[in-house]
Amino acid sequence: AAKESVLNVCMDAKHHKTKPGPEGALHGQCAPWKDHACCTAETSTGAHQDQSYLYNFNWNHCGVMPEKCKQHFIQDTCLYECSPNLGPWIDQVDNSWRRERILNVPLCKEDCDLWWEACKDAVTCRENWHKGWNWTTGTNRCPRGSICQPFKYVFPRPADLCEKIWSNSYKYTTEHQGGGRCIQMWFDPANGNPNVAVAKYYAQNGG
Ligand code: FOL
Repeated sequence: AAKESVLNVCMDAKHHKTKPGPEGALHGQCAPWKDHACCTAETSTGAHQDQSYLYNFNWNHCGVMPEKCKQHFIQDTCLYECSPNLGPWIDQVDNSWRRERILNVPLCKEDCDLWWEACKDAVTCRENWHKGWNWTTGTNRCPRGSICQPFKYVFPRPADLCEKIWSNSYKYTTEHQGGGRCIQMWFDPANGNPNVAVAKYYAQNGG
């Protein structure tokens, strides 16, 4: 049982709890993590709001993001804020807003492909959403000289979206949901959290 220290941990970031634990109730799409979460109920509510206090991030920077696309960004926020199973991919960064990040989390093919499909006609002016915005109004706006384009041009393939949008938080894989080798953004908690076994596997075998 090598590297058990990376199992059941929360990253040291902006809103994460210091340790995972039960939350009783988590909001909406974050509910699958309620029995063992790195997010508080308040964070789970913020994950569902436009320009929430979490990062003041505006999904609608090039016009209103379609609802079906936004659902995937909410799910990404729930996984990022709530999952206690990302330990094998935690990396030290010590930047202005967090001390740790996730790097190259192997995302299941279905989670990435469906995210891209739902968002291909949504519009953005940036490939990397972590950097380079104009924050002078308190929320992110497109910087001068950038142009708003459909996701399918900014991110030609699903891997471009999943890998580039959050500075390589995710790695695109051809691994499938349920196979124990990739992290799922979407899962039915009735069958338990499939990411527990995935973290265990990579803790022992490496990424
Ligand atoms: N989801 C996933 N999967 N991984 C993540 O790392 C992640 N991060 C966020 C949300 N969901 C995520 C947080 N998003 C800024 C922009 C976006 C953001 C957090 C902060 C921001 O302030 N950007 C500044 C630069 C700040 C700095 O690096 O010092 C900018 O220039 O726009």
